[in-house]
Amino acid sequence: MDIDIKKTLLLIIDVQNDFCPGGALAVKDGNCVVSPLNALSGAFASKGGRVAATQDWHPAGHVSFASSHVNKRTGDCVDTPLVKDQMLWPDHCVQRTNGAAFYDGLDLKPVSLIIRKGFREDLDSYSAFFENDRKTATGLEGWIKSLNINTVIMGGLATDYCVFYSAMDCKILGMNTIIASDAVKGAGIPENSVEDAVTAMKNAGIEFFPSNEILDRF
Ligand code: VGL
Ligand code: ZN
Repeated sequence: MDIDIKKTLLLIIDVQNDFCPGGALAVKDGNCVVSPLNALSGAFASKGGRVAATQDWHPAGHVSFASSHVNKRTGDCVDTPLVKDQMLWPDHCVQRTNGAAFYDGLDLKPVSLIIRKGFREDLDSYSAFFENDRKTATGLEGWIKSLNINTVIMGGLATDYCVFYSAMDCKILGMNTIIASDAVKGAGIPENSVEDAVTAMKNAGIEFFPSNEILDRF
């Protein structure tokens, strides 16, 4: 793995308060991704690489909130007009709340693009590329391709949801896709979802390297 920094994007997925300890949809040790991501993004930007971040950004009453449905709990699934089998969550990452803000320690100086996703009341989005109807594009693919980027290194939250869908789409769109293995943490809902997601990503040809090994390559 040799990295041509000019053709590589570092993509930081959903490092927001609600996904960190104490947040509404806390991922165990979610805040531990911050230090490897800061090391990567600082090194990246100083060498002319691009860094983008995603932000889960839901209106109150969002279709992915269990509280928006009658008699539903976190982990239940519903069919909505736009999405079959939409998983339900606690209210989280409500637009302009502290829970939706990036985690305090995350260094945003190197970040030149922020993609907000899940901002339509009736449509959720896990992936940084396509919303959960699997058709509505976020525009990230066009941004990446217009910059001649062919490799995406990813980290953030959560391994089994937004990182998983982003990485799978990225690979399908033809990019070399690398996960910074110490810079992701999973939700684990349902049980085994992290292991299943990692297996599926590896089977799809997505590579996993620890951030110190990635840093050694550029
Ligand atoms: C996420 C569940 C709901 C994530 C976002 O960032 O992985 N998971 N919304
Ligand atoms: Zn969400």
